[in-house]
Amino acid sequence: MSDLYTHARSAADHLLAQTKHRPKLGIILGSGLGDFANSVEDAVAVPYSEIPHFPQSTVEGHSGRMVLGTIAGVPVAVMQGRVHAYEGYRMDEVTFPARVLGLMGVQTLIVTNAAGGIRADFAPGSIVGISDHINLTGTNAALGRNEPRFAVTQGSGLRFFDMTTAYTPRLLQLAQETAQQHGWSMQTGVYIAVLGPSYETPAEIRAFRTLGADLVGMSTVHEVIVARHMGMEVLGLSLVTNAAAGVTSESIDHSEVMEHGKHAAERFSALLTAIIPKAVTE
Ligand code: CYT
Repeated sequence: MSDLYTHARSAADHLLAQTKHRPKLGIILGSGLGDFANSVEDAVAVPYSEIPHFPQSTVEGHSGRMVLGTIAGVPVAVMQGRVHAYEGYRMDEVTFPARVLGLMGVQTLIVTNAAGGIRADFAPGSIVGISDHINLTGTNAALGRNEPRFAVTQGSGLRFFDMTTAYTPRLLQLAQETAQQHGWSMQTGVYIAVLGPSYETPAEIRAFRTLGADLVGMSTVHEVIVARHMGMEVLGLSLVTNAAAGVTSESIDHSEVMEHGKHAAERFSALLTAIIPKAVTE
Protein backbone atom coordinates (compact mmCIF):
# COMPACT_ATOMS: atom_id res chain seq x y z
CA MET A 1 0.00 0.00 0.00
CA SER A 2 2.76 2.46 0.85
CA ASP A 3 4.24 1.73 -2.59
CA LEU A 4 1.02 2.56 -4.40
CA TYR A 5 2.14 5.98 -5.53
CA THR A 6 5.58 4.77 -6.62
CA HIS A 7 4.04 1.86 -8.52
CA ALA A 8 1.47 4.08 -10.26
CA ARG A 9 4.20 6.60 -11.12
CA SER A 10 6.37 3.93 -12.72
CA ALA A 11 3.42 2.53 -14.71
CA ALA A 12 2.57 6.05 -15.92
CA ASP A 13 6.18 6.75 -16.88
CA HIS A 14 6.41 3.42 -18.71
CA LEU A 15 3.30 4.28 -20.75
CA LEU A 16 4.42 7.84 -21.50
CA ALA A 17 7.69 6.47 -22.85
CA GLN A 18 5.75 4.53 -25.55
CA THR A 19 4.17 7.58 -27.19
CA LYS A 20 4.85 11.18 -28.11
CA HIS A 21 1.28 12.09 -27.17
CA ARG A 22 0.47 13.44 -23.72
CA PRO A 23 -3.06 12.22 -22.91
CA LYS A 24 -5.46 14.85 -21.63
CA LEU A 25 -8.48 12.60 -21.57
CA GLY A 26 -8.85 9.01 -20.36
CA ILE A 27 -11.54 6.52 -21.24
CA ILE A 28 -12.34 3.26 -19.45
CA LEU A 29 -14.34 0.97 -21.73
CA GLY A 30 -16.81 -1.43 -20.11
CA SER A 31 -18.12 -4.86 -21.10
CA GLY A 32 -18.79 -5.14 -24.82
CA LEU A 33 -17.65 -1.57 -25.51
CA GLY A 34 -13.98 -2.30 -26.15
CA ASP A 35 -14.23 -1.81 -29.92
CA PHE A 36 -14.08 1.94 -29.48
CA ALA A 37 -10.33 1.59 -28.82
CA ASN A 38 -9.95 0.75 -32.53
CA SER A 39 -10.91 4.31 -33.46
CA VAL A 40 -7.81 5.78 -31.78
CA GLU A 41 -5.54 7.41 -34.38
CA ASP A 42 -1.75 7.26 -34.42
CA ALA A 43 -2.26 4.47 -31.89
CA VAL A 44 0.15 2.55 -29.72
CA ALA A 45 -1.47 -0.38 -27.88
CA VAL A 46 0.23 -1.57 -24.72
CA PRO A 47 -1.02 -4.88 -23.23
CA TYR A 48 -1.69 -4.63 -19.49
CA SER A 49 0.77 -7.51 -19.03
CA GLU A 50 3.59 -5.20 -20.20
CA ILE A 51 2.73 -2.32 -17.86
CA PRO A 52 4.55 -2.47 -14.51
CA HIS A 53 2.24 -3.36 -11.57
CA PHE A 54 -0.90 -3.28 -13.77
CA PRO A 55 -3.69 -5.74 -12.80
CA GLN A 56 -4.70 -8.33 -15.43
CA SER A 57 -8.36 -8.87 -16.26
CA THR A 58 -9.75 -12.41 -16.10
CA VAL A 59 -13.21 -11.78 -17.61
CA GLU A 60 -14.32 -12.64 -21.09
CA GLY A 61 -14.92 -9.53 -23.18
CA HIS A 62 -12.31 -7.44 -21.38
CA SER A 63 -9.26 -7.71 -23.56
CA GLY A 64 -6.76 -5.82 -21.46
CA ARG A 65 -4.72 -3.18 -23.21
CA MET A 66 -4.09 0.55 -23.01
CA VAL A 67 -4.35 2.37 -26.33
CA LEU A 68 -2.53 5.70 -26.56
CA GLY A 69 -3.03 8.14 -29.43
CA THR A 70 -5.54 10.78 -30.51
CA ILE A 71 -9.28 11.00 -31.14
CA ALA A 72 -10.55 14.05 -33.04
CA GLY A 73 -7.18 15.63 -32.38
CA VAL A 74 -7.34 15.14 -28.60
CA PRO A 75 -4.53 13.10 -27.01
CA VAL A 76 -6.18 10.18 -25.22
CA ALA A 77 -5.46 7.07 -23.17
CA VAL A 78 -8.11 4.41 -23.74
CA MET A 79 -8.42 1.39 -21.47
CA GLN A 80 -9.80 -1.61 -23.28
CA GLY A 81 -10.90 -3.70 -20.32
CA ARG A 82 -10.87 -3.19 -16.56
CA VAL A 83 -10.58 -5.40 -13.51
CA HIS A 84 -13.44 -5.78 -11.06
CA ALA A 85 -13.63 -6.36 -7.32
CA TYR A 86 -15.60 -9.58 -7.95
CA GLU A 87 -12.51 -11.08 -9.58
CA GLY A 88 -10.90 -10.90 -6.15
CA TYR A 89 -8.85 -7.75 -6.62
CA ARG A 90 -8.26 -5.35 -3.77
CA MET A 91 -9.56 -1.80 -4.07
CA ASP A 92 -6.10 -0.38 -4.75
CA GLU A 93 -5.74 -2.86 -7.63
CA VAL A 94 -9.20 -2.13 -9.08
CA THR A 95 -8.42 1.57 -9.14
CA PHE A 96 -4.73 1.36 -10.01
CA PRO A 97 -5.40 2.09 -13.72
CA ALA A 98 -7.41 5.22 -12.86
CA ARG A 99 -4.53 6.38 -10.65
CA VAL A 100 -2.13 5.79 -13.55
CA LEU A 101 -4.32 7.77 -15.97
CA GLY A 102 -4.25 10.71 -13.56
CA LEU A 103 -0.49 10.54 -13.16
CA MET A 104 -0.13 10.48 -16.97
CA GLY A 105 -1.78 13.91 -17.01
CA VAL A 106 -5.40 12.98 -17.69
CA GLN A 107 -7.74 15.63 -16.28
CA THR A 108 -10.99 14.38 -17.80
CA LEU A 109 -12.08 10.77 -17.30
CA ILE A 110 -14.88 9.07 -19.22
CA VAL A 111 -16.03 5.89 -17.47
CA THR A 112 -18.34 3.50 -19.25
CA ASN A 113 -20.09 0.32 -18.21
CA ALA A 114 -22.75 -2.22 -19.03
CA ALA A 115 -25.60 -1.87 -16.57
CA GLY A 116 -28.96 -3.35 -15.73
CA GLY A 117 -31.90 -0.98 -16.11
CA ILE A 118 -33.91 -0.58 -12.89
CA ARG A 119 -36.26 1.94 -14.48
CA ALA A 120 -38.71 0.22 -16.79
CA ASP A 121 -38.26 2.96 -19.42
CA PHE A 122 -34.53 2.25 -19.77
CA ALA A 123 -34.76 -0.10 -22.74
CA PRO A 124 -31.91 -2.55 -23.41
CA GLY A 125 -29.55 -0.91 -25.89
CA SER A 126 -30.04 2.62 -24.59
CA ILE A 127 -27.15 4.78 -23.41
CA VAL A 128 -27.80 6.58 -20.14
CA GLY A 129 -25.76 9.44 -18.66
CA ILE A 130 -24.83 8.86 -15.01
CA SER A 131 -25.91 11.77 -12.83
CA ASP A 132 -24.78 10.35 -9.48
CA HIS A 133 -24.00 7.04 -7.79
CA ILE A 134 -24.72 4.94 -4.73
CA ASN A 135 -21.75 2.86 -3.62
CA LEU A 136 -23.27 -0.27 -2.09
CA THR A 137 -20.15 -2.39 -2.41
CA GLY A 138 -19.26 -2.02 1.26
CA THR A 139 -15.79 -0.74 0.55
CA ASN A 140 -14.08 2.42 -0.67
CA ALA A 141 -11.20 2.88 -3.08
CA ALA A 142 -9.67 5.68 -1.04
CA LEU A 143 -9.17 3.43 2.03
CA GLY A 144 -5.76 3.58 3.64
CA ARG A 145 -3.23 6.30 4.33
CA ASN A 146 -3.95 9.41 2.26
CA GLU A 147 -1.44 10.14 -0.50
CA PRO A 148 -1.51 13.86 -1.44
CA ARG A 149 0.90 13.27 -4.33
CA PHE A 150 -2.04 11.81 -6.28
CA ALA A 151 -3.51 15.31 -6.72
CA VAL A 152 -3.67 16.27 -10.40
CA THR A 153 -5.39 19.61 -9.81
CA GLN A 154 -4.86 22.15 -7.09
CA GLY A 155 -6.80 21.56 -3.89
CA SER A 156 -7.17 17.81 -4.57
CA GLY A 157 -5.60 14.77 -2.92
CA LEU A 158 -7.35 15.43 0.38
CA ARG A 159 -8.12 12.88 3.10
CA PHE A 160 -11.82 13.85 2.98
CA PHE A 161 -13.01 14.95 -0.42
CA ASP A 162 -16.23 16.26 -1.86
CA MET A 163 -18.51 14.03 -3.94
CA THR A 164 -21.29 16.62 -4.43
CA THR A 165 -20.62 16.93 -8.15
CA ALA A 166 -18.74 13.65 -8.65
CA TYR A 167 -20.12 13.46 -12.20
CA THR A 168 -19.23 16.84 -13.70
CA PRO A 169 -22.56 18.53 -14.59
CA ARG A 170 -21.02 20.30 -17.60
CA LEU A 171 -19.91 16.97 -19.09
CA LEU A 172 -23.26 15.30 -18.49
CA GLN A 173 -25.02 18.18 -20.20
CA LEU A 174 -22.53 18.03 -23.06
CA ALA A 175 -23.24 14.31 -23.50
CA GLN A 176 -27.00 14.94 -23.57
CA GLU A 177 -26.66 17.77 -26.10
CA THR A 178 -24.38 15.67 -28.28
CA ALA A 179 -26.81 12.74 -28.21
CA GLN A 180 -29.60 15.10 -29.19
CA GLN A 181 -27.56 16.35 -32.16
CA HIS A 182 -27.26 12.70 -33.23
CA GLY A 183 -31.01 12.38 -33.16
CA TRP A 184 -31.72 10.59 -29.91
CA SER A 185 -32.46 11.81 -26.42
CA MET A 186 -30.21 10.60 -23.64
CA GLN A 187 -31.80 9.97 -20.29
CA THR A 188 -29.85 10.34 -17.05
CA GLY A 189 -29.88 8.17 -13.98
CA VAL A 190 -28.35 7.19 -10.65
CA TYR A 191 -26.01 4.17 -10.83
CA ILE A 192 -25.89 1.80 -7.88
CA ALA A 193 -22.82 -0.41 -7.59
CA VAL A 194 -22.86 -3.85 -6.05
CA LEU A 195 -19.96 -6.26 -5.63
CA GLY A 196 -21.24 -9.08 -7.86
CA PRO A 197 -20.52 -11.44 -9.53
CA SER A 198 -24.05 -12.76 -8.95
CA TYR A 199 -26.65 -10.62 -10.65
CA GLU A 200 -29.13 -9.06 -8.27
CA THR A 201 -32.33 -10.63 -6.97
CA PRO A 202 -35.72 -9.08 -7.73
CA ALA A 203 -36.02 -8.12 -4.02
CA GLU A 204 -32.68 -6.31 -4.20
CA ILE A 205 -33.76 -4.45 -7.32
CA ARG A 206 -36.99 -3.35 -5.62
CA ALA A 207 -34.92 -2.16 -2.65
CA PHE A 208 -32.49 -0.29 -4.93
CA ARG A 209 -35.37 1.43 -6.68
CA THR A 210 -36.66 2.60 -3.30
CA LEU A 211 -33.17 3.89 -2.52
CA GLY A 212 -33.24 6.07 -5.61
CA ALA A 213 -31.23 4.01 -8.09
CA ASP A 214 -32.02 3.81 -11.81
CA LEU A 215 -29.16 1.58 -13.03
CA VAL A 216 -27.21 -1.27 -11.45
CA GLY A 217 -23.73 -2.57 -12.14
CA MET A 218 -20.51 -3.92 -10.67
CA SER A 219 -17.93 -1.29 -11.57
CA THR A 220 -17.34 2.41 -12.08
CA VAL A 221 -17.92 3.88 -8.60
CA HIS A 222 -14.44 3.00 -7.33
CA GLU A 223 -12.75 4.57 -10.34
CA VAL A 224 -14.90 7.67 -9.94
CA ILE A 225 -14.01 7.95 -6.25
CA VAL A 226 -10.29 7.80 -7.11
CA ALA A 227 -10.73 10.25 -10.00
CA ARG A 228 -12.42 12.73 -7.68
CA HIS A 229 -9.73 12.24 -5.04
CA MET A 230 -7.20 13.21 -7.69
CA GLY A 231 -9.28 16.14 -8.96
CA MET A 232 -10.22 14.78 -12.39
CA GLU A 233 -13.51 15.70 -14.05
CA VAL A 234 -15.76 12.73 -14.74
CA LEU A 235 -18.33 11.71 -17.33
CA GLY A 236 -20.09 8.38 -16.72
CA LEU A 237 -22.04 6.56 -19.43
CA SER A 238 -23.97 3.33 -18.99
CA LEU A 239 -25.06 1.06 -21.75
CA VAL A 240 -28.25 -0.62 -20.56
CA THR A 241 -27.77 -4.25 -21.55
CA ASN A 242 -30.76 -5.76 -19.82
CA ALA A 243 -33.73 -5.00 -17.62
CA ALA A 244 -32.63 -5.61 -14.01
CA ALA A 245 -33.97 -8.69 -12.21
CA GLY A 246 -37.72 -8.69 -11.75
CA VAL A 247 -38.31 -5.65 -13.98
CA THR A 248 -39.45 -8.07 -16.68
CA SER A 249 -39.97 -11.83 -16.49
CA GLU A 250 -36.67 -12.47 -18.35
CA SER A 251 -33.69 -14.03 -16.61
CA ILE A 252 -30.25 -12.41 -16.97
CA ASP A 253 -27.54 -13.95 -19.05
CA HIS A 254 -23.95 -12.71 -19.51
CA SER A 255 -23.97 -13.43 -23.25
CA GLU A 256 -27.04 -11.20 -23.63
CA VAL A 257 -25.17 -8.48 -21.75
CA MET A 258 -22.25 -8.75 -24.20
CA GLU A 259 -24.54 -8.91 -27.26
CA HIS A 260 -26.14 -5.56 -26.45
CA GLY A 261 -22.69 -4.02 -26.16
CA LYS A 262 -21.95 -5.09 -29.72
CA HIS A 263 -25.25 -3.76 -31.10
CA ALA A 264 -24.92 -0.37 -29.47
CA ALA A 265 -21.18 -0.10 -30.16
CA GLU A 266 -21.54 2.04 -33.27
CA ARG A 267 -23.87 4.54 -31.65
CA PHE A 268 -21.66 4.57 -28.61
CA SER A 269 -18.52 5.24 -30.64
CA ALA A 270 -20.15 8.04 -32.64
CA LEU A 271 -21.27 9.67 -29.42
CA LEU A 272 -17.86 9.42 -27.74
CA THR A 273 -16.04 10.74 -30.80
CA ALA A 274 -18.31 13.80 -30.89
CA ILE A 275 -18.07 14.43 -27.14
CA ILE A 276 -14.29 14.16 -26.79
CA PRO A 277 -13.13 17.40 -28.50
CA LYS A 278 -15.67 19.37 -26.48
CA ALA A 279 -14.99 17.62 -23.17
CA VAL A 280 -11.42 18.77 -22.63
CA THR A 281 -10.73 22.13 -21.08
CA GLU A 282 -7.55 24.16 -21.41
N1 CYT B 1 -26.82 -6.16 -15.46
C1 CYT B 1 -25.53 -5.80 -15.48
N2 CYT B 1 -26.77 -6.19 -13.15
C2 CYT B 1 -27.45 -6.35 -14.28
O1 CYT B 1 -28.64 -6.69 -14.27
N3 CYT B 1 -24.93 -5.60 -16.65
C3 CYT B 1 -24.85 -5.65 -14.32
C4 CYT B 1 -25.49 -5.84 -13.17
